[in-house]
Amino acid sequence: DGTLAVCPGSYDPITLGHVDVVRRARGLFDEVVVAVAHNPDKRYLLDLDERLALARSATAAMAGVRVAAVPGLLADFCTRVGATAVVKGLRGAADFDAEHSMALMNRHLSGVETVFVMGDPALAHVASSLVKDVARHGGPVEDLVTADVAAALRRVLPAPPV
Ligand code: COD
Repeated sequence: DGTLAVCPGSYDPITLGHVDVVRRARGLFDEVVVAVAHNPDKRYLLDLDERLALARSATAAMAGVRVAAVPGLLADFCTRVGATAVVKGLRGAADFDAEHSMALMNRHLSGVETVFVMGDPALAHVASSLVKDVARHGGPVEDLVTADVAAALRRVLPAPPV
């Protein structure tokens, strides 16, 4: 039995920043599960099936990486899959503040540790929310997401008329 990292997120949609974190996690652990959260109270741009499919295509080239939905608490999912650790990416201090309490809560609930990796500084500005905002206004997202994600964004967010 090898080590297994869980990389959780909303992945609405998966970005090249996320892919970079998954690649770093895979460098440290034998297997990685990209865990796509689904919170019924949260409004996503893309539905769960689409977020799963785009996460699969974005990570398809990486051996030892699979994608799964997280139906409830991440801590319960980690126990169920036998996670060695949760791996999260940090872009800067604002990420740390939010992640610190989530890491402590997940450890409180299930004992799972969270390991942080520093994302590629060249991708520090890449967040799903900003990518959606750029796409919504017809800006280019090709350097921020995979071609499949760019196509999905163009489909659900048609560029505004100029
Ligand atoms: N560089 C480095 N890291 C990055 C980058 C980048 N460019 N972009 C994103 N990341 C990191 C983020 O910092 C984050 O760690 C991770 O990628 C995921 O990001 P998002 O935006 O897709 O996901 P979030 O922040 O909306 O995800 C929140 C979770 C889904 C992880 C959280 O809500 C959760 O665990 N939900 C399940 C229910 C649960 O257990 N709740 C209690 C949690 S304590």
